[in-house]
Amino acid sequence: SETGRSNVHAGLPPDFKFGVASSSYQVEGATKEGGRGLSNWDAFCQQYPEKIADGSNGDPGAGSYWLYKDDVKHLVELGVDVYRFSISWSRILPNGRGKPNKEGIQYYSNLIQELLDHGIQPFVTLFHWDVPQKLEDEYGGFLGRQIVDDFRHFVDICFSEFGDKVKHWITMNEPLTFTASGYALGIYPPGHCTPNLTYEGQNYECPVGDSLTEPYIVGHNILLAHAEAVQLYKDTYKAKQGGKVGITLVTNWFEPYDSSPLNVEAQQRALESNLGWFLDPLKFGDYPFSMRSLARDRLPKFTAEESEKLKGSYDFIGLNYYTARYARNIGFDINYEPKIYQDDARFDSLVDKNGIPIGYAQENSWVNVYPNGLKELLLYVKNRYDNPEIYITENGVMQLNNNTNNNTNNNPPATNSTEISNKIAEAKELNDIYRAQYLASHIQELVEAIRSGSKVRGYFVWSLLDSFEWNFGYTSKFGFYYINSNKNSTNKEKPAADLTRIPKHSANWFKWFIAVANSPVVTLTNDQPPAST
Ligand code: PNW
Repeated sequence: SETGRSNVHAGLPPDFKFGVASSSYQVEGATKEGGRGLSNWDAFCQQYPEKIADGSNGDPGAGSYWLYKDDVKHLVELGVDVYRFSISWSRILPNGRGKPNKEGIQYYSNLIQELLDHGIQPFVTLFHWDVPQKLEDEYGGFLGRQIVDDFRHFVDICFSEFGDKVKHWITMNEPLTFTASGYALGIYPPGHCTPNLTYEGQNYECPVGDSLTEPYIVGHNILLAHAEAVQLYKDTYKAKQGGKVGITLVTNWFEPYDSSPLNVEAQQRALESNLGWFLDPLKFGDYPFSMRSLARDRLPKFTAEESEKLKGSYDFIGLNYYTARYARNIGFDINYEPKIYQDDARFDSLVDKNGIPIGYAQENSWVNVYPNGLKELLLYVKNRYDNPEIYITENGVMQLNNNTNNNTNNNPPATNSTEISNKIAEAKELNDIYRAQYLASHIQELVEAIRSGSKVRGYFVWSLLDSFEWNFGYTSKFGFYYINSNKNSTNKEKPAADLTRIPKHSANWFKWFIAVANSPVVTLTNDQPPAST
């Protein structure tokens, strides 16, 4: 007999949610349309094209500003329960503050309605790294404390406009990546790092910055802005809207380089300085002891009131997991001078041990496949943070494409041979067995973490579509759906045909997986007749 819809075939709880994720700047395109204001990423891509692998920018992204109905069609095709996307602050408030832009509000209302009409629940990220450039120019964006008030104003508009339909909010995406990349390495906007910085054998060029202090200031302001947003939701919206608010954090999993006590301690400092930096304040009201003692007065302090506001300021925690590293202790040296904030934690983050990588990776990829790290991370969070409700808000792997089919820069017309090699490249990208294996092995570890008591409520794959992959431009592709060329196309209401979404093998695999996981439970009993042939 049927006992209804269930995820038990995958070993998951019945109400477990499967989804995919995206972000505004990466997929929307239409950066100059619909009254949208300039963002930090628009400005950065224009000012430092050499910092983007293919010199590209968020136009056209995946054209989702125009093609959102098509996106929803593909979400339906996959059979997902939930879709995670982000709201562009610059679309809602072109100057970062003041009166909302009606067209921006309309776009997200349309998207949310389209999702609900198709039975898909929206998970909305309020900040996925795109800051209105006006606020950058005025006071340095997240370097300035004013960002807290401006962020509150922005999220207030989002809660009041969309909160009757959105029941899951994520305040911030990956403060760690935003902070380290923008203010320690300068590879994301605003492109700050200590001038002439060398780190892990690489040189970083920035006109201004201080890789030892700015990241801590920015991280601090992100936490305060998050706490303010959650407070506002609790005070003003929660009772009538009944939604939940969380934050999305990322960390690599770290294995100790070996079982020596110093390297086990290095592993703990690695996790504390990557995850604990943000999660400790949210749970305990302060930074980890290891960070306070090592960064000393470079780490800002919370007032008693701020600390209280931070404590417990989440209904769930979003975790993004991609990969793992070894953590190896850096011994004490009285003459040691840190050059970048990462040096404070006194460990080396290593891919290899005795010449063998921690997990397989494609050439030039930062994702070494280490599925067990997901389970380990979930159990670490369960134990250290009193078993919060969790969503895996991103997990996935890229396909690196150094092929010719994405060239813009006025290449000569394609000859037959480039046409053929482009066809071969396309076929390879569509046949992404590698991605399906990556996802299947990670979901298996997630199931085991749940069996061990972790309260994981859902799992989102990064990403729905091939899109603008930040400093990698369009050369690094995470999508379930292939887009022939995100470049070359113009940003018109009728987008160029090359933004057509083509399902990869992994899309079909995920669709199959969800269908099987959700198929009804059938109990066979003795008196049931044998199946007829
Ligand atoms: C995340 N790393 O970023 C972001 O949330 C997405 O916007 C992005 O597209 C996705 O992961 C894939 O990169 C990360 O180097 C960027 O460890 C870099 C790292 C981790 C996450």
